[in-house]
Amino acid sequence: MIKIYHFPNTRGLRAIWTCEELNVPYKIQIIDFSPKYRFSPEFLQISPIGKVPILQDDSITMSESGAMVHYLIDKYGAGKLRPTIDHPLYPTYLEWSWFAEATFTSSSSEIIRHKRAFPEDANIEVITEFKRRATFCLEAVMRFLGEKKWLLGEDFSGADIMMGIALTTYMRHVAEPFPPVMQSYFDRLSARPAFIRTKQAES
Ligand SMILES: N[C@@H](CCC(=O)N[C@@H](CS)C(=O)NCC(=O)O)C(=O)O
Repeated sequence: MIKIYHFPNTRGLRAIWTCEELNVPYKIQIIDFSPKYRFSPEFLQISPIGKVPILQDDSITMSESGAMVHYLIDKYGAGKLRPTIDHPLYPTYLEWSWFAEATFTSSSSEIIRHKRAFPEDANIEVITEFKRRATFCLEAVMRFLGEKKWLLGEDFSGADIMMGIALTTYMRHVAEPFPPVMQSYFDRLSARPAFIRTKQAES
């Protein structure tokens, strides 16, 4: 069975949510998130740089949440949650999936990384700069979303799973209220039964 090493409220939610959307059985292993454990020889054997999530599926081990989402969809989705490669929306699916982690979540995450690295004297200018970058990303998503229901229009996809967790990360670390367009997109995401099961599964 698929095993997901995870810590509550972190990017492992993407893999769990994908399994829930696809009804793929999985189990969660909650790890001790302390640096002491994450950088222990035991955990570094599982996770090359001491981070979560890690997904194991038979002999496969993966350590990038976006790659996990696409892998699960491609392997177990039977065509669900993604456009086919020759569909006009396929590049859009890839684009927003990657943007969600590489550009958006990484900006929000720099805030917590900075605070963790300098607990006594976090630099307010660094924090302000990464909040600005993350908010710039949020605005770009909002402009693209416009009146659409999901990023690809009528069809919910892996790109929305990627973006949903970018938004929860933004909420936690930037902590600015969403403008109405973003709030209604987030309300749609968080009302999905698979998302609700995901949040229950990690608690
Ligand atoms: N790009 C990676 C990022 C993984 C990552 O930064 N995970 C966080 C939790 S969400 C972590 O383990 N942080 C600990 C650290 O940065 O030392 C992914 O999408 O999985």
